[in-house]
Amino acid sequence: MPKTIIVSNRLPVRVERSEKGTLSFLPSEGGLATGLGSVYQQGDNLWLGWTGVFPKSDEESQTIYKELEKENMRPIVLTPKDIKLYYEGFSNEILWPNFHYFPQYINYKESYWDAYQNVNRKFCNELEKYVEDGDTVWIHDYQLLLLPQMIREKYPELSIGYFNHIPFPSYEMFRMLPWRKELLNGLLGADLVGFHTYDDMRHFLSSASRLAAKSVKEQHVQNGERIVLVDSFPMGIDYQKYENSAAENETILQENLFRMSLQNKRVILSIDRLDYSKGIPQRLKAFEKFLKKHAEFRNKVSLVMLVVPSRDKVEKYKLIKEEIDLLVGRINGEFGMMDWTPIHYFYRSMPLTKLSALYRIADVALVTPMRDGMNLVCKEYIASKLDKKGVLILSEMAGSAKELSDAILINPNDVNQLVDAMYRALKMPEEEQIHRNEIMQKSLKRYNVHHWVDVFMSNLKKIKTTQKALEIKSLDENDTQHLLADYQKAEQRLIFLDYDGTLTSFKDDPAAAFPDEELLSILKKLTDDSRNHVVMITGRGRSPMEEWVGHLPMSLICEHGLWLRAIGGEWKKLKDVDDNWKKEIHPVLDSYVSRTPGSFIEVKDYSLVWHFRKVEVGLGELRSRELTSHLKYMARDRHLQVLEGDMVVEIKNFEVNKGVATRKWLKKYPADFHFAVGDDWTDEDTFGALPESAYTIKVGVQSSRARFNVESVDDVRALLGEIVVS
Ligand code: GDG
Repeated sequence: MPKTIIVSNRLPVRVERSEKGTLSFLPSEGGLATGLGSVYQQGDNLWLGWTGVFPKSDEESQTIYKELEKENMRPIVLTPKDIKLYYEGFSNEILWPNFHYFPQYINYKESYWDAYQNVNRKFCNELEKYVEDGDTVWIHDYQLLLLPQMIREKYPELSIGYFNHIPFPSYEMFRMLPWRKELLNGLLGADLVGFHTYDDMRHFLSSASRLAAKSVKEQHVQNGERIVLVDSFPMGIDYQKYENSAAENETILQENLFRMSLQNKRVILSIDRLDYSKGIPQRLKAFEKFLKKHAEFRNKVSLVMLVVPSRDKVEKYKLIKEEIDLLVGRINGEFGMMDWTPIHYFYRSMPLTKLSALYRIADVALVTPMRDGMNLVCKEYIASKLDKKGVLILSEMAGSAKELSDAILINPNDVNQLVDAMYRALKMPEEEQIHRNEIMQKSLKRYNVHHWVDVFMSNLKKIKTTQKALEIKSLDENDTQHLLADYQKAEQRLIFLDYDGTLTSFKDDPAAAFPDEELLSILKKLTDDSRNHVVMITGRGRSPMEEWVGHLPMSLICEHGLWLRAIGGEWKKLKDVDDNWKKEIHPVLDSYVSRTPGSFIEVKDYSLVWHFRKVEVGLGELRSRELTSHLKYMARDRHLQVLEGDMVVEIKNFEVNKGVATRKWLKKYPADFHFAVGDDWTDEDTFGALPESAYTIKVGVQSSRARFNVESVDDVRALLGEIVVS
């Protein structure tokens, strides 16, 4: 029975060692643990990760193993050095600041990178102990970016999902990392890569295309023979848990105690883990400014601030803690009164009952990170508001802002906006608060953490089915042997060869792609055999082809099938086509050339081509999409067809295509062996026109009507080389 294995840096358990040295095991309260509970606690499913403790003996390791085994968990053993270099080092001093747009905090160290690779390898080795063909593996977060590809190499058929809980930075930020390509290739071992937001996903796709040179179409990345789906899955909370907890008697009791201590002052709430990405000092400064600007709120409102200790061994975190301590001291010192403390500051974590009581008591929640993958605190606050009263002030830089547009959204760098938002929140009429919260509660209830798990898992299944449908059949040794045997047996062979991207690689200047010695020698040998009828079938105009290969005894089909020249014959036109449209279309292409440095127009007898190979990356693609839709609109009632080729957009007469020309040749020259090779979608017409038994070969790893795929021009030449010596 296939199983699902969750893998994350930490297991959903808190293992604590008492002073006497005995271990206790407490379930984790995190949202991820709850959401994935429905997965890992079932049947043979598992969760693999680190426990957070270093076993002191083999005996202790065994106790941990046995204890966790009962809960479907499997521990991975890491050393203090692993944690220092891979977790605190590479993950939290390199990836975390880069992904949260704090490049000035990055501490580039080769030893961190070495450890990161080693620990990802350790995870892979451990995973191998449990995984079997047919299983599904769901890997979580930035500590394990290399694991998808590592496990893929061992199990090519595995279903692998990856989810990134923190933001994925823009290409400009990500490209600063010296190991950017390795990290991208690591991730692309997955079948499904998930992010919280559309922007994260867009950033990842841009990096995959520009840094790892992968072909990206909409949400799909072509990684070798496999298609990887990239999508956004905004993570929800366990809504019921927070709604129920807010209704419990114990919570209400706690709320009353808090209210008494706060002397019924109004409350602004702030809850975060200690981190520079959370914008805590900026929030404090804004509160200070608020008290200065709106003196009427002094002694009326308190900021209750819970900061949960975290990563206190990392230098930057120590510094941020000191900054917060100083600011709180300064503000309380300046504004505090005998009967009013402006800021109640707690540097610790609290049990759920107290947390829920704080959510209940807060008139305003101030969630203002400088950058946050999602942020669950704001969602929990809304879910805890049983009477629907309360105002959420939320940073635009948190992933959750995309869903919670009924909060007061602010830019956390704009201190004045933050001050105004606090004022507006404290003055907001109750009906408006209820109206806004009702909308947000409805959405959070529906898009809860269980929904998140279901949608991710069903998309992982879906991409596996899509991959099967688009499966590519690489031409392997066995296929080549069959091809050669059929070739040798045949008495008459018809061989169609596309030129650019098939026999030669693309060049910046199309005129520079002339055939080299090697190619000419292959073509000569191929055409020397009297049983071969070779047809060069290309989108190029007549003159370069005539100049380059015109001396060889082969047929030439140019301009996608418009111009035909049989062996030893004269040039003939497939049919009389009108080229008056060029007068109208040429100025349109001109306007794109003048707006796009590096692009140029190629004029053929019956087509026009706009080339953008030398245009700045990204701009060329953008303009080509714009031009294509512009031309498609113009093509509609003019019998024209727009083709998007490799860094070109071409417009030509509709009636002419390689398929029509191929069929003409098939009729005229009967053969018992058919072969065609080509790289772009104009060649699909050639493949489609040939009998099923033909050896049709697509250059590139996209799906095609061809029977086989090869990766590159070199592969085509190697194959033709084998054919001519066979
Ligand atoms: C990552 C991303 C993304 C906090 N203090 C206490 C306490 N908490 C709980 C909250 C909430 C959780 O911790 C914090 O959730 P966040 O979403 O803010 O952040 P992380 O989980 O650290 O980090 C983040 C998330 O992954 C999910 O993908 O949203 O952007 O950085 O649930 O309630 N819980 C208790 N006592 C506390 O004192 N019991």
